[in-house]
Amino acid sequence: MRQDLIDQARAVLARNDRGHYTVPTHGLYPFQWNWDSALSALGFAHYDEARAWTEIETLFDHQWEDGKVPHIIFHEMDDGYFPGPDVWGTARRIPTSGITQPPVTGFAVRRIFDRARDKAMAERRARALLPRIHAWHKWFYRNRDPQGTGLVAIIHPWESGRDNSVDWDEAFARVPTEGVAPFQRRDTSHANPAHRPTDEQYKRYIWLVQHFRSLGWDNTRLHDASPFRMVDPGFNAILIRSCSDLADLAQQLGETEIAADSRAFAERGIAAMDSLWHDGLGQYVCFDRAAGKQIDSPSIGGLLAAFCAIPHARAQAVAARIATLAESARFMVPSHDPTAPEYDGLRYWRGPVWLIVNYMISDGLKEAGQAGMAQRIDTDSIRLIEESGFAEYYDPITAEPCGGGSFTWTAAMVIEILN
Ligand code: 9WN
Repeated sequence: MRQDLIDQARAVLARNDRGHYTVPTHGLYPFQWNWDSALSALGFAHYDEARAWTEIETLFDHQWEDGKVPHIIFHEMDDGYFPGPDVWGTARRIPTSGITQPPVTGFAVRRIFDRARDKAMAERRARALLPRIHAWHKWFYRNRDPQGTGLVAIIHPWESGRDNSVDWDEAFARVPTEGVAPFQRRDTSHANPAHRPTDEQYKRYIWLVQHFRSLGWDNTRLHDASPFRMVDPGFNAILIRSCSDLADLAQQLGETEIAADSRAFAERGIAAMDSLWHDGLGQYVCFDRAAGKQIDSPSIGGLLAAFCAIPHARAQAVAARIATLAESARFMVPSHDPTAPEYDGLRYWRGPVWLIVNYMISDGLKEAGQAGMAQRIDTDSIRLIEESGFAEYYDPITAEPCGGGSFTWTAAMVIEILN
């Protein structure tokens, strides 16, 4: 059974492999996405290490001069996705989007390096990636934390990777829709519209893109100019974990300056994370930097915080919080609390389970000594695949498969969990 699932997962990866990068799924997402690639490389690494390194190298070949790694690389034109390169208008030779995504590459590279069977190749390729990943991390703290708080803000919901989370509702309502050029969505012709964001949300996504484009994608200006500036505990945990993993990797490779810088980023970040703890909810929550207030939203972003080295008592509380969620759902971990009024078990990031987030929470809980809950999450992830195949996401109560099918990072996570 186990080998059978791994074989099926490998077939999904093969189907979405475009040679030097993978698409998240055929049709719905026909380009390379940033955090999808980093997490998918973990799957490849189990049976083709060279291919895993290539996935990440391709992504970094499109890093901007200022250090940012964009969230989409439009390698080959395909009008099956909106918004395409003309909307982003970033004027790159090979077009990219203008925003970024959760920086999980530092974590992935260290893990692939540590497990490598071909040590010489791993050392050569990791050494070349090291300064580029570090440049991206520096870009974050320089451009997305201009006041030096230790935590970075996202300026577009797409940057979080949790596009229509309830976390953004209040702040997103402040984003205007006037002046948005008429457009036709393409996602709803590939996936069930009831599983996707609303048209109102799409107008606001596009307003922000147009706004940033009108500022020439100048990252020194975008943070302060954005009406949407959100400090997401999940996003920050990923960045902190990547900084700390990069520090360890740099140390091993004798790159002491990168190691020291990265360690300092991680330590400052961990200390600042505690400002996002919400006693009443028993989990971390977002901070709306534009409005200067905490957002009382019980979403998975506050549980993903466990991916970085939060204090053990906090990790224990996160595990307890997930145990409470398990009273109202069959599969862990729902992206929003099923007892909250905004919960929607089918709609994208407003309730469904995502295997990549499960994997990161479980990994963090294992590191923090919460093996029992980590095991429960891994078991649920595999049960979902057995019941419903390699979907993009799943209803946490019925296991209904949602969004796109034959999904790359879902398959990669199965290979990770079962190995
Ligand atoms: C926008 C590719 C991406 C993921 C995101 C997920 C979804 C895109 C979209 O798909 O977002 O980036 O068009 O809906 O929310 O996490 O990286 O799989």
